[in-house]
Amino acid sequence: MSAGSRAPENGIAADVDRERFLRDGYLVVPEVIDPARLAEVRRAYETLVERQRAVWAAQRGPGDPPGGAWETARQPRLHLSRELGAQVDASCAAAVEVWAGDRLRAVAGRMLGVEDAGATELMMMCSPVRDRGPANWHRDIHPIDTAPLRGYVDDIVENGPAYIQWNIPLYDDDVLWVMPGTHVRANTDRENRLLLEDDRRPLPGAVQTHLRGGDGVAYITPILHWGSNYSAKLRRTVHGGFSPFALREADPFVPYLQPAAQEIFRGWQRACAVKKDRTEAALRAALAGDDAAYDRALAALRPGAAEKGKMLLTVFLTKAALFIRLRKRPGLRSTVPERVARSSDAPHPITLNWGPQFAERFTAQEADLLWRRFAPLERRLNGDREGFMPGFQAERMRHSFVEMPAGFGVAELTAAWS
Ligand SMILES: O=C(O)CCC(=O)C(=O)O
Ligand SMILES: [Fe+2]
Repeated sequence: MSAGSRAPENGIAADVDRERFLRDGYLVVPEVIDPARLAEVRRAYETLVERQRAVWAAQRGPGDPPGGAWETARQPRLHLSRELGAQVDASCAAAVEVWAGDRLRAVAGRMLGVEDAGATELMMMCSPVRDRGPANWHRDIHPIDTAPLRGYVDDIVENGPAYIQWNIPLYDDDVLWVMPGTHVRANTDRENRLLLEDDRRPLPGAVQTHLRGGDGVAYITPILHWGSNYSAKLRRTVHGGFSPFALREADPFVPYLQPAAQEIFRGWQRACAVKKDRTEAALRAALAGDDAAYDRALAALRPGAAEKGKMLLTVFLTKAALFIRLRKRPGLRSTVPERVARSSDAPHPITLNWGPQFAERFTAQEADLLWRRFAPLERRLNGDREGFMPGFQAERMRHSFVEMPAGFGVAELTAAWS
């Protein structure tokens, strides 16, 4: 095993049907939280809800109700990977420790087929104070700053998922619906027609999940899914994912965790540092115009990946090169769509965007050359006219939603480097 943490014994994940998970794109897994710890985990999250509510109340704007975002949000969310992480102490460490649970890690590792997957984006979804009704059906992807759907699909079919998302309710929860199989296909014409008519109602063939407190549902983005009813009924659902590209670094809560959980988070931090270095190595190989070194760097980033996996990484690296250039040349921000400029300000690790600080590894001159290396692929991804398809986290824009560039892969891109 490399820099990751030690994987738990696979026996505790033996009931997980990986074939079915890969076919349907989702799987309900009983008791991913140890039932003996559920009450403690609930108490820990309620402490954090109180602390977050105090922050929101203090941050409320002039026209806001006393509770601020807690009262105005359709789905109030705790982000333990962001500022709230600094408010975790020994009294609520169990909220973080669920992510280090042996069974959850073993199941996630088995689903991903890797040993160094870490937890990323530690969140909790809460019920709103008043009924908000259904959200809209969507896939958790936004192609303009990540990749077209086909890029993900081809990689999943070739290599399995590189990221799985979890909903782990602390109380019974049947809000989430999924459309089986859509993690490896585009919308049908019929789905597009129905979604354009009304994207807040059940789609034919879709499945409602029914989870008991402590169970989890794992799903493979870009699966089409739906938050069917954001009602005031108590909802406290842990939300986040596992990936070999998890972003874990200065987590302020680590010293408060139990020793075994501390060790696991430190292992994830080491694995993250390795992934960042490998990302830099790929970009430096591109800078050097060394296609063989570039290919080796891709293989190190995603061991076992063949053509499709390497192409998806190359699309992510194209976006990374663009973000790095925008950080080094802020004057260029006005030349790209707003969404792209914003994406250069925040990390999205599962698509190799390690955040604005990562750009500091490069000079402005390197950023310019890097962009010349990858711009030919970005031009093809942009295409020559605007597109739109319902069910993405995206408006109409000039970027491919589904298809990858025809007849242009890693070999074609790197051929122009020498
Ligand atoms: O509320 C849920 O279970 C789904 C949330 C979701 O799909 C999202 O925020 O992207
Ligand atoms: Fe979603």
